[in-house]
Amino acid sequence: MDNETTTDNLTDGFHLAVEAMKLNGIDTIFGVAGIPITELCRLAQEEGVRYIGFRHEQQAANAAAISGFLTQKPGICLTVSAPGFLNGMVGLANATTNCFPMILISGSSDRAIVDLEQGDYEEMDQMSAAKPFAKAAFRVNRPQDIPLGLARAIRTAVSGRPGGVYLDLTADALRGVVDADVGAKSLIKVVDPAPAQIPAPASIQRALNLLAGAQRPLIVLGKGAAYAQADQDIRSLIETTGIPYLPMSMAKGLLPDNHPQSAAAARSFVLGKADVVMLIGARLNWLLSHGKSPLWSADARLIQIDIAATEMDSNRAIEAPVVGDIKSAVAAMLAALKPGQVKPQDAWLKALEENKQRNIERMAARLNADPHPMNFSSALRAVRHALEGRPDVYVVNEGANTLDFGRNIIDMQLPRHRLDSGTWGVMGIGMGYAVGAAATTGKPVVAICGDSAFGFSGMDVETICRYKLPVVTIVFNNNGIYRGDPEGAAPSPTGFVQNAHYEKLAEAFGGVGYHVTETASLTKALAEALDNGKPTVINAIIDPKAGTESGHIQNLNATSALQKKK
Ligand code: ADP
Ligand code: TPW
Ligand code: MG
Repeated sequence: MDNETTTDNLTDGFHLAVEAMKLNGIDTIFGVAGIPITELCRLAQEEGVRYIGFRHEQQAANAAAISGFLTQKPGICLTVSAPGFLNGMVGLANATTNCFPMILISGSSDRAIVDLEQGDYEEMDQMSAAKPFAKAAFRVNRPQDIPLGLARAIRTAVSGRPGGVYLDLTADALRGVVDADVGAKSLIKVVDPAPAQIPAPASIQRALNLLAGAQRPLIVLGKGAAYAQADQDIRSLIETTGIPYLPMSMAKGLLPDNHPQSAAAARSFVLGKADVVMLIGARLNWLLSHGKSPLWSADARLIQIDIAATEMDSNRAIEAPVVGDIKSAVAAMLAALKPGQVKPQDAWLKALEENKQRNIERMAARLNADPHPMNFSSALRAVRHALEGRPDVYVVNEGANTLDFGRNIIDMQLPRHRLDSGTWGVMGIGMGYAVGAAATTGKPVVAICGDSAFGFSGMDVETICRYKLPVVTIVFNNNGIYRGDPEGAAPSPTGFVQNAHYEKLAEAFGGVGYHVTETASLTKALAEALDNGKPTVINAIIDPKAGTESGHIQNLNATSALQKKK
């Protein structure tokens, strides 16, 4: 720093930004350095804010997003102007889509030049570009407005439905000098940024009445329920009412997956037959077939607990909307619930149990096979085996077949420990979520990634190695998107190079690499890696013929009706 700006009676935007973050409990920044924010990264680190530098902004933003999901505090991503900003925007948009709170802070070029489109270095009107993809976007032009900008960003990110906020810091705001006194007075500590939103008592009664009349009730838990950190109350509500529940993928572990009331193994059965369904922090989007038949019964009556009033009736009529935060809503429901008021029919529970057992047996047959080369089921069973007795491991999961099989085969025991492609089904969250989870929790992370999915963020293995994070990445290597090409064939649109050695990526940066072709070695490699806590990439060779195009969502895959059948 310039000596002039660190004298007792002067301060500048760099210092105010760091002070404002510290005052609001922001202890970590994920980013990529460069003009005009290098000084900000360095100063933050000097002042005790942890700075984690990535190889690509998309991953820094993904790390910030997942940190927001895990902590209810906005994760911070810091990038340079135009291209760095746009790289980060993918993560910000993904955070908004998934309702994760985060703030993307980007430096920006000289507004006088940018606004007249005179061709500045990294010129872009970033605030306008961010608006359609963020919950809100703000621009700060003066150093003394930085704390206020940050305060607004924090409050916007975490209040109501959480989401991504863009905060533009112009180079002039950052380097601008003001009286230390003016600076000190500009600091704002945000009070109660995500206030409880207590649902109307009448809405709780309406919901309970509907549940009381139900014969075949079902609860669907979404990642909003996981985010809300109302774990005990949600469990009590499920256990005291005896209602079966279905966890969406990132709600797995809210109750342990082996809980007797879990209906996960009878998903189609329960959704098709339930007469009253209560959604807690789950949207009726494509992941739930929009609440429509044939998956859902057209006669089912719906209760929905959500903080966003406009979510109600978005896909299907909601007979009992409960608008409020999940923690308050579930507590209110528990308080108002009378003993014996809600009673699922015995026949319902019995039929559900039968269906569940049938499916579990069917799955066991698949899981017990040990083909060579490995297929998705056998490799995931090997992973599951190594994870047994390690409930505190965070699982990141992306890919198509790797994701679909992974969701079903890898059980979770603890809330908020499964982090995956989420609402967009996006590829490329792997290394970002892994770094974000490891840095935020200090706990081990296992990232289970399809080889295509891994490729989107693979260079950030270097980041994992540089910070010596306890992240084990398992690349499910089937030579391609969904499947591999036949040997010797020219590359198809979905095929990759054959016999790729992804494990060498870890070795290149001082980490540990394994190349495994069968289940026993996969279990052994993963257990070893988790025991020693070193950055590791396990290249798990999967039968290139094992996957199906689009995994479990082939119905969404557009194909030409006119294409000649081969
Ligand atoms: P999933 O993909 O697991 O089904 P979604 O992302 O579709 O979950 O849904 C999450 C929902 O949770 C969103 O509609 C969001 O508004 C809601 N939500 C997030 N946090 C809270 C909260 N604290 N209280 C109430 N609703 C919340
Ligand atoms: C940002 C489209 C969906 S799934 C997938 C792609 C490219 C990769 C599937 O192959 P992978 O898994 O990961 O090897 P597997 O086990 O089936 O072989 N770009 C983005 N997001 C998405 N979803 C895509 C492209 C896609
Ligand atoms: Mg693949």
